Amino acid sequence: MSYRTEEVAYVQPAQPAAFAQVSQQRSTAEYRALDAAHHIHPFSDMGSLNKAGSRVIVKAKGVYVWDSEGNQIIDGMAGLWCVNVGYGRKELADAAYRQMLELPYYNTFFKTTHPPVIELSALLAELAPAPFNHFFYCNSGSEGNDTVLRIVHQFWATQGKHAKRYVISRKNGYHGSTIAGGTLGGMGYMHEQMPSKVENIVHIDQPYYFGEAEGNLTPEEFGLARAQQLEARILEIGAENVAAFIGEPFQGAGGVIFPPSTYWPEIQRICRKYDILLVADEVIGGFGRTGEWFAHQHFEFEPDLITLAKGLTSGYVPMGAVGLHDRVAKVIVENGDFNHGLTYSGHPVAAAVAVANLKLLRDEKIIERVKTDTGPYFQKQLREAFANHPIVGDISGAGLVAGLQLAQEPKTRKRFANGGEVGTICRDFCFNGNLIMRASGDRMLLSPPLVITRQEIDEIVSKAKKAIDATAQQLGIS
Ligand code: PXG
Repeated sequence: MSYRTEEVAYVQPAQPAAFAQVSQQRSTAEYRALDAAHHIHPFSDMGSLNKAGSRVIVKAKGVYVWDSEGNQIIDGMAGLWCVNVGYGRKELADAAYRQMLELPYYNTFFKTTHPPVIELSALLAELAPAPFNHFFYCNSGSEGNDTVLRIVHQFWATQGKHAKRYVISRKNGYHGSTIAGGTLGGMGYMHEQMPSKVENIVHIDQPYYFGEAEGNLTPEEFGLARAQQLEARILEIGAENVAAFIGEPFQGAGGVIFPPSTYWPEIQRICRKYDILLVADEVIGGFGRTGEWFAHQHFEFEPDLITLAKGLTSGYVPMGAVGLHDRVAKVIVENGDFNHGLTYSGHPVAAAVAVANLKLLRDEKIIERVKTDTGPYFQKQLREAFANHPIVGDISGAGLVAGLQLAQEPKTRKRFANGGEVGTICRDFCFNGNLIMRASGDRMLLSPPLVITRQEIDEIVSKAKKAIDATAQQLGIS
């Protein structure tokens, strides 16, 4: 099936008041047919998606998106965990427009630089914790983690420690979908489709208390035990062969899994003891999600490298970065060529948008509000709404991110045998109720824009409650 643009008639969409500005050119049916004919979606079963038809999202403002049928949907996921300042901020559009006219592109490879990338780097150094003063740029979180590997290997090689090659990561971690990102991540279904993987990457178990703690272990004991798997693995491989450990401060795509309080201090102790670099993948946690600028500040540890993307530009344009602790930057800066870079490293338009975005987060005190007001309110409302719910086993999170564990028997931590199916049922109830909530197995995830108000939080919580009640009812559990 193939369509020529000019052959398709303009169809007026349904137009509620807030919808009037949309320049929608086609009917939903036409959009769906073209999408099915020509577009391969990420992480999707295209056969069944094409039969069902995608939702066409045409407009967004604040914390809401609208589909091509005129439905107003509250976005409990900030896009894909990225639209931190909310949709429709003119400041970001203006920054992109001005930069495109002034200098739409120039590279930073051959002894050149430009104002937006300089301003962005200086601003990041101001906003990040004190030891982070150097930044390398790319286009995504996946490329950020590829860059992390390159920096880690250069760091050890230039000090003559060539054997330090192994990188330890975690099962059910997510670090992107390039070959390096996918190998670092611990998603079995991705590994199965990647016969070629990056060498010398091994995984330990995740700190997922509800799902994986056995016996009578307390969360604190379990956190320590899971961290100590790192030590065991280092001793097995030999510390002289281990370059780095990488983890998300809290696992995002894996289900908003918040580790017990004992976990990160123990991981840090082990990394220091064996002289191993500690990498925090801040792609989701960075830029205010937990109420701190970076999630490692929430968990109180000090990484050597941080991976950044998503909230760096609030998703308005693609950009990723890696922040280097002074002790790593010194080695990279003083030891000759670092042979890594991308055409769009430090892209001027992306950098200009990032600067405008970070200034909004800083000057409007958006992250302070998450920490002192909307974050605690969101966490409290969720816990009150789902206290003693027959299928909600546990709620994890801080600030404006949360994971709700659906479980067959919450009290005994018994999960559903077919967890993914239950999550999908619940996600569909959410979508039909005009709430976007993501399912990861049998965990329901929320990560709304950081500008959300208390009233909008109430809307999310009441819609989530309806969807989870409907799920319990469908399962015959009350
Ligand atoms: N690290 C982390 C912690 C991430 O969450 C990446 C790296 C890769 O970033 P890019 O920009 O290359 O996608 C991510 C991305 C989901 C979902 O369904 C999560 C991500 C991406 C797409 C979907 O939860 N996280």
